[in-house]
Amino acid sequence: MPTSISEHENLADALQREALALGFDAVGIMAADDPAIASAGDRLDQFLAIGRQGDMAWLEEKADRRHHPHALWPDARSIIMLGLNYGGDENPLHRLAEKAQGNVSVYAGRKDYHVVVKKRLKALARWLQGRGGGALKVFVDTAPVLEKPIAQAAGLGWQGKHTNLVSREFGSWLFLGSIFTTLDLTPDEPSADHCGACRKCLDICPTAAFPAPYQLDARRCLSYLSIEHQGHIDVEFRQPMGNRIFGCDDCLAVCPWNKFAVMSHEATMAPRPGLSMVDLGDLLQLDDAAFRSLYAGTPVKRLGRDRFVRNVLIAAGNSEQIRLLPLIEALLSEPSPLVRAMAVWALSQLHDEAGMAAVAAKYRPSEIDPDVQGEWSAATPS
Ligand code: B12
Repeated sequence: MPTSISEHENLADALQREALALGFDAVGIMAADDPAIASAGDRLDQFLAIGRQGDMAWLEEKADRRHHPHALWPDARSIIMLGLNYGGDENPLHRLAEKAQGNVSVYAGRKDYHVVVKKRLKALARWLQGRGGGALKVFVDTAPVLEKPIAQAAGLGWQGKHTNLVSREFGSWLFLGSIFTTLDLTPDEPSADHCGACRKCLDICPTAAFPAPYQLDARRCLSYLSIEHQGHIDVEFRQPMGNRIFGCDDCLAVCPWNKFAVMSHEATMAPRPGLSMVDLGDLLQLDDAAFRSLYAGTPVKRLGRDRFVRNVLIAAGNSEQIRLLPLIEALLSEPSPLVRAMAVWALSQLHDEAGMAAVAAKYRPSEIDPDVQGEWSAATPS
């Protein structure tokens, strides 16, 4: 039997209660034909047209479906957007001074949110199907969905100048996930922008990745460079990377709205001890098996050991820790050119001229990779 509008209105209220009971912290509903999403789709096209996605080819390949919820699923009538709070009591900006430690960004030093959010989305979807019927699909991040503008239209917060969703209750620390449904649910009011004249997130960015407020050039973003970028990290970004070995929190952490944020007390999303800040000496010695075991179940594992060690070597080069020299030198014999290239750069940051000349005499003659040869040339100009 078809469900009437008034029954659906009640359903929306019950759904909100159930979402909170399942461990979500924020919930809102958007009509799938909300006009705000069409303009977000146009901005996605502009972003892609000027190449700001870098080598995230998957953003481009699925752009048609990401453009609008109806392109992904024409039958969707409502989108339920959920937020999961991962805010803690620590200010991650304080970690940047600890140069001897590899600094993993706040979202990643814990259980993978894709797993946690998806499990809860599925539970909520089962509940909704039981109560309201209809067909539905659940998405978290991996599907081509413009999650942030949908979250804004559903009233969870607004897309701040750093481009992420900011919530009055949870600051910049919300993970997002969604349920698309064929049900007509009463939509929530969209959130208004409360960034005002503030530009702290734009000014703190170590690599000037914001060409304008509300716009990110991913190619300059340390999060992109350390997580998504496949190749060598350009020399321009290496010193600004500091000790950040996976992701970057600066623009989120400086947001004044975090002062009002409710902390997450949930054990499932608690940071795992010994993952966020780890001695660089230990990280430089990780082989593939040890890397996989240390970061099992976290987003870091997907990076793969070689790109992770590439990042660790950059942090080592910035560390002022002479004790790391033998560990870095050992990595000059690695099969991966990504690793060897950054080992050369890291040595050049820590050695004096004579030390660098000695190490070059030993390893440079046998180097055949053109990129690594280029690093040797830059590090030991003749
Ligand atoms: C691709 C991607 C990245 C890329 C690109 C980031 C980006 N800003 O697009 C990289 C690898 C850099 C990245 C980094 C991070 N990410 Co990310 N990422 C995504 C992903 C998969 C797609 C985002 C997307 O569509 N980008 C395409 C471009 C076009 O989008 P955009 O920058 O948001 O562009 C908008 C603005 O430019 C805006 N705009 C342009 N002009 C103007 C003008 C005005 C006035 C206004 C209002 C808006 C506006 O319109 C565009 C369309 O909405 C989403 C998941 C998802 N499916 O949405 C997660 C997601 C955005 N990431 C997330 C997280 C947590 C992060 C990091 C914090 C991780 C970290 N600590 O390192 C950083 C934050 C960096 C940052 N400042 O954005 C969360 C953010 C949660 C939240 N509260 O918003 C998401 C939603 C994943 C999730 N499910 O929770 N990410």
